[in-house]
Amino acid sequence: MGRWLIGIVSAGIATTSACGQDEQILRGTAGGGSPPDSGSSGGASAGTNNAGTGGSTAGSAGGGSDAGAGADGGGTSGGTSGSGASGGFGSVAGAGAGGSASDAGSSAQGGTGGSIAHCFTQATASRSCVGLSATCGDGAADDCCADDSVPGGTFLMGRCTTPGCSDEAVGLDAELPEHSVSVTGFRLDRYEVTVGRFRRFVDTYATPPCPGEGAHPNVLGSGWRSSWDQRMLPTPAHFEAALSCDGELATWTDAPGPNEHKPINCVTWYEAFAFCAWDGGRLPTEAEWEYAAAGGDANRLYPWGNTAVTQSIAAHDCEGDGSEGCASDDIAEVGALPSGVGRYGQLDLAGGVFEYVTDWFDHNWYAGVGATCVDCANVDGGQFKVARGGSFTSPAHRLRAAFRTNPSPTSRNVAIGFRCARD
Ligand SMILES: [Ca+2]
Ligand SMILES: [Ca+2]
Repeated sequence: MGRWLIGIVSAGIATTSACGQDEQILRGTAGGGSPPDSGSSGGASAGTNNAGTGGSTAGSAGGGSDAGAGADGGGTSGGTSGSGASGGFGSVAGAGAGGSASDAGSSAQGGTGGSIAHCFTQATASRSCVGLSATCGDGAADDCCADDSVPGGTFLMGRCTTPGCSDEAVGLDAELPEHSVSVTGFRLDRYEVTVGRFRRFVDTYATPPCPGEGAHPNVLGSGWRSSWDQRMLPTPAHFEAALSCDGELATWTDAPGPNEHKPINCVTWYEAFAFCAWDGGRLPTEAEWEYAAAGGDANRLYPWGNTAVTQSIAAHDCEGDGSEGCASDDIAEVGALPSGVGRYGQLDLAGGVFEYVTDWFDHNWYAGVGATCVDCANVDGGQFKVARGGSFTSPAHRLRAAFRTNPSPTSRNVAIGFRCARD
């Protein structure tokens, strides 16, 4: 693990990125913070993830009449308890002040989240665009919450074309071995989550998700954990302060403004996860993300194919505004570059902002537990998460579908945002 990080850093330094934000990600240190799930960060550790089907995480049924009551931050009422794919999660609702409860596998959790009395249950449909005009994408007339079906299948995940795999331009050893991966069909948001959508979440934010929410239906243990509650901020005002992580390049504004259709950045992995659960979805797994970006069995180098990156396909290297140096104009509105569309309809998979996925980062995942991957994800724990796709600050080769980077889950970085998957 440690050697990998050093390797990444050296690779990052060796490249000529136009500004520092991208390098900051590769060090994975922005935001620092102690790892919340210090469990197994090693390679082939207990992989619980090739779970069968249907295994919704938390206990279903459970009544849960208390679940979600008032916890929804004003959106839907408590009546949503037990609805939707994720089941009741009733056991959580009463956990109240304890907060730490039973969080299998996680390290010690104090009662620091004790002020949190409730949690929210997952929506059955997207909440973030309710009342939001359809003004996203090319032509500014598309539903910002549009999603596209990604048919299930098998593809070759990972890529490296040179011996040693030490050249970031063509592949790093963490992308090895290229191995066969299968995913069940799912839906993936067409766009990165925008400032406008995230504003809906912030404005109504009151509680973390209930344990088990936001889970992949086939990946055991992939839902929210109560130990993560303490990673969430307590009020909308706290969010507003935190979301301005880096001055001009932070897309958030406290009042609606010209950035509403830009991708939200400066969010932690926990906030991204919570948003997707709140919005009726979940984060995609790393395998799902790469499947969509590589066009499944087309095994594309980039979402649009194998042709080189240009600024008209994907904004990168801080030159999206036509000049060197990182500026807010380098961050395009979502969907502004339709020629970069992927095989299944998603925009900006490459470039824009890096996108958090479900998985913890494990250098050896592809050669270990992940080598036999059917709807798999590394949810066991670790120090770093995975983010994908490169960003507006990245050199072109980091936009490759197979490129992996490893931010801290607590980091706030202008180069990182996310999009949600749905089932
Ligand atoms: Ca620029
Ligand atoms: Ca992106």
